[in-house]
Amino acid sequence: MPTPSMEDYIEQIYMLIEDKGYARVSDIAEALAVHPSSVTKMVQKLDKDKYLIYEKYRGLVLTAKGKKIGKRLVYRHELLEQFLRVIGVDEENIYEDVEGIEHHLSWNAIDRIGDLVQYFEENKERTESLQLIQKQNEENQ
Ligand SMILES: [Mn+2]
Repeated sequence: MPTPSMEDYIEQIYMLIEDKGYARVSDIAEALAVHPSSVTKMVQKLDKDKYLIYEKYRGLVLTAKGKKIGKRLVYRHELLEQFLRVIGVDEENIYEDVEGIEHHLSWNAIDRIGDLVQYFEENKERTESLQLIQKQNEENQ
C-alpha cells in the first residue's frame, strides 16, 4: 500500500497525464508545492515500487498498477468533494478538507460515502430536507 505522501504524488501524476499527456518533475513540484528535488526522490521510490517508470531525460509513465491506483485516488478525491458539497460544507473549505481526510478513510468508508452521495442525488427532496435541518440548527445557535 502506498503511504499518504505517495498517494498524493500518484494522484497528481495521474491528473497531469490525463490533462496534458505527460507529467514533468517541474509540473509535479508546482502542483504539490514542493521542491523539485523532493519530486525526483519520490519518483525514484515510485519507480522502485513499480507504480511508474522514470527515465531522467524522457520523463515518466505510469505502469498498469500506477494507473489503476491513480484512477481510484482521483475518484476518491472527487467523491469526497461531492460528499462535502452535498452535505452543505462551504465551497471555500472543500478542497483543503478533502486533502486532510482523503488518506485516512478505508475503501469501505469511501464506498459507503458513495452510497450516501447517490442517496442524495437520486432525490432532491432529501437534500432539501437536510438543508432544512441545517437552517434550523443555525437559527438555534
Ligand atoms: Mn487529493
